[in-house]
Amino acid sequence: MKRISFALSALLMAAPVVQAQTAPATAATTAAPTTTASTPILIGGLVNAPRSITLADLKAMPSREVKVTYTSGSGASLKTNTHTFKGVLLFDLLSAAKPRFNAAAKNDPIRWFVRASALDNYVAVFGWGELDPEFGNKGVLVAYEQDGQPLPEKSGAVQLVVPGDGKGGRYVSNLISLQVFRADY
Ligand SMILES: Nc1nc2c(c(=O)[nH]1)N[C@H]1C(S)=C(S)[C@@H](COP(=O)(O)O)O[C@H]1N2
Ligand SMILES: [Mo]
Repeated sequence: MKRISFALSALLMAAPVVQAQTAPATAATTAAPTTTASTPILIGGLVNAPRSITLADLKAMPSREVKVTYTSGSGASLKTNTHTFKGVLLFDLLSAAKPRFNAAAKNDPIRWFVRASALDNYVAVFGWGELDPEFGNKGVLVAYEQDGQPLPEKSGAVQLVVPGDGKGGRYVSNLISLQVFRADY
């Protein structure tokens, strides 16, 4: 008997301690993390002037407003959203970081793209040609206001707004980085 209880306690001591992970019955569902006014947004990639900006830096730049309509969800939960957003042109923000375009290559900028990423690792890309006023001139905004208010909490401090996109998939919210690259393949 003594031998058995000794073996048993040795086994128990070797076992990893597992703590109860059950949430209290009253706890609300946990909201996903969001960015705030002080969250840095990194602008980098193949650029000569990489930078880290915050909401205050964006607000100090020339802004524009755009009214857009896009859908979110699908099937029975398909929703049409119409809002007016205020922000800075993505093209202006990226141009200020000075992508290393090759003046010797024909139409070099249209080989480039930007990778926008979010706090939740969500990613969308845009071709430089979509953004460039001399090509697609899409007017993609790095936005910080929706209908005259700061963005809704779930969107974080800054999000992309993509006029012309029917689906909201590239409206990247909780934006944390913009990286510019050349498609060298
Ligand atoms: N960071 C982040 N942004 C995101 C998403 C996401 O999962 N993470 N979902 C996208 C999708 S699929 C849609 S339809 C829109 C929804 O935007 P809404 O806030 O208007 O519902 O956000 C887009 N932006
Ligand atoms: Mo979506």
